[in-house]
Amino acid sequence: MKKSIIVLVVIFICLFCIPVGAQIAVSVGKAYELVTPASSAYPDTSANKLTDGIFALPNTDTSDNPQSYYQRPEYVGFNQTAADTNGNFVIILDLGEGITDLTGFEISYLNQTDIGIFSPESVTFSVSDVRNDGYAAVGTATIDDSTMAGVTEMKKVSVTPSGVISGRYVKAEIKIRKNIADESGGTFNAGWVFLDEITVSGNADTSSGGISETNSSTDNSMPQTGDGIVLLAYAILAITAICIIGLIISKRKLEENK
Ligand SMILES: [Ca+2]
Repeated sequence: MKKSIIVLVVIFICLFCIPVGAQIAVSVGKAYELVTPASSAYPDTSANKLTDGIFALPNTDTSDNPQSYYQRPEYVGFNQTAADTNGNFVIILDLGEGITDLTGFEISYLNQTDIGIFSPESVTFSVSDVRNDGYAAVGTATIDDSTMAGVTEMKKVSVTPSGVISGRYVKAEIKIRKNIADESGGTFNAGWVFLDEITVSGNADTSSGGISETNSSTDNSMPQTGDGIVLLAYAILAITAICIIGLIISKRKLEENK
């Protein structure tokens, strides 16, 4: 009888701790198609670099050339010659099933100007229930990172939809930067875009309002799967589980000593 009560208590606590409203990266491990191909020099070798949940980390070996970030294996490189007629690199993610409540769309990229790798000019996301048709716009994030010589930074940019977004296929159109001003007063086009992850998040909470765009430096950590409330919930769960185990052990010891 008491065991049944304990099981019920644990189930109740687990249900209580389900992170309602927490964002989950629903794109991790999902397949995608590079509609415009990656460079053979910086390839997507296992065809999963952009949804493996792994971000490039800065070089930690001080003997490494700090300019070699672009050589990190997490990156997939897209050369300007592969962009479509609109100047976009196009990638279509297949989430595997129709998912409601898609709440965030993000790319992670490298801006390493001395190598000819520049931040994209913008990224546009759209979603559909079918692979080849019916894409509905989610939003566009315009990127305004530095194009000055000597810049090396790993960044993310995201689009947050204004309401409930659902779909199975997510199209990312990443526009390569053109007409960059040079020091002599002329302009040139970016040679490359380097990406290490595309993240689509799902969430039970769709109350956010208005399309918003963020463009900020990143600590290159794993995608956020929760927040402080979620951590607190799991802490409560862990403490409660330890207490229950302790009670069971104490009970058994008492029974053994009888
Ligand atoms: Ca990755």
